[in-house]
Amino acid sequence: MTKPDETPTSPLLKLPAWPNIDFSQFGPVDMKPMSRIQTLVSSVMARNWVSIPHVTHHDEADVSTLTTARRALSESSGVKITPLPYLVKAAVAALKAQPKFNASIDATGRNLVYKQYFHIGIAVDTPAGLLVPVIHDADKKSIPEIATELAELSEMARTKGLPMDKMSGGCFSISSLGSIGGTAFTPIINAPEVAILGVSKTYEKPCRNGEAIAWKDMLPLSLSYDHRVINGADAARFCVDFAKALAEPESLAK
Ligand code: CAO
Repeated sequence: MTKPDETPTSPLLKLPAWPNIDFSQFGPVDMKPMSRIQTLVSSVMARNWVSIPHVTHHDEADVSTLTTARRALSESSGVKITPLPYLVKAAVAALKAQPKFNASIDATGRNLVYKQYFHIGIAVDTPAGLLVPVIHDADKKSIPEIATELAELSEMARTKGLPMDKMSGGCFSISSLGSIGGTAFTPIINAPEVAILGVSKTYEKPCRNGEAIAWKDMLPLSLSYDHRVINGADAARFCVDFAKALAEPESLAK
C-alpha cells in the first residue's frame, strides 16, 4: 500500500468541463435561474457525492403495530402524528447502540469525533429546494413534541425559509419519501455526518406464520453510509437495531 496522493490535483478529481450546449438547436426551451437554495445545495451535494465513498444498505422494518400505536397517541395527545417522529426516536436508539454512526471525521481527516448528543436532521422538500431542519436533543423529546416541532419547522421551511441555527448541528439525517412512493433509493450523506437513512412507502408483505400466511406492514429502509468510517456489518446491525426499536412503538413513546 502506498500513501495516497493528497494534492488537490489528483487525476481522479480532474473532471471534464460541463457540456456547454445550446439546447434550442434541438427544440423549444425555457430557461429559468436556479434558486439560491438550489445553487447552494447542488454544490454541497456534488462535494459530498464525489468526496465520500457511499454505500447504500437496504433493509425493511416491520411496522405492523406502528399504525395503531401512532393513531392512539394522536388521539390521546391531540397532535397529528405521522410515522416520522417514531423514526426519529428509533434512529436515536440505533445511534446509541452503534456510536460510529454518530461520529464525524474532523477537518484534518485524522480524527473521529464521537458526539454525545442526538440531533436528527429531516430532509424537507420546499418549492425553493431541499432544506434539512434539525430536531435538537431528540433523545430528550417526546413523540408529540417531535411531531409538533417537525410540523412547525417544515411549515417554516416551505413558507419563510429557515435560519442557520435551525439547520445546524445535525448528527444523522432522515429522508422520508414514504408519503409519496418508491421502494428504495440512494440518499446522499449530509457531511460531516457519516450516514443518512432513506425511507420509502410502507407496503403489505405476505409472511409465513406457521402453516398460515400473515400480512405485515413493511417499511423499506435505504441506509447510505461513509465507508471510510462504517463497514457493511455495522450498517446491517444499525438497520436491525432501528427495526427492533420501531417494532416496539410503545417503548419509543415513553
Ligand atoms: N409509508 C406510508 N405512508 C406514509 C409514510 C410511509 N413511510 N410516511 C408518511 N406517510 C403518510 C403519513 O402518515 C400521512 O398520512 P396520514 O395523514 O393518513 O397519516 C401522509 O403520508 C403525509 O405525510 P407528510 O408528508 O405530511 O408527513 P411526514 O411526517 O411523513 O413528512 C416531511 C414530513 C416534511 C418530511 C415531508 O413532508 C417531506 O418534505 N418529504 C420529502 C422529503 C424529501 O424530499 N426527501 C428527499 C431528499 S433528497 O432529494
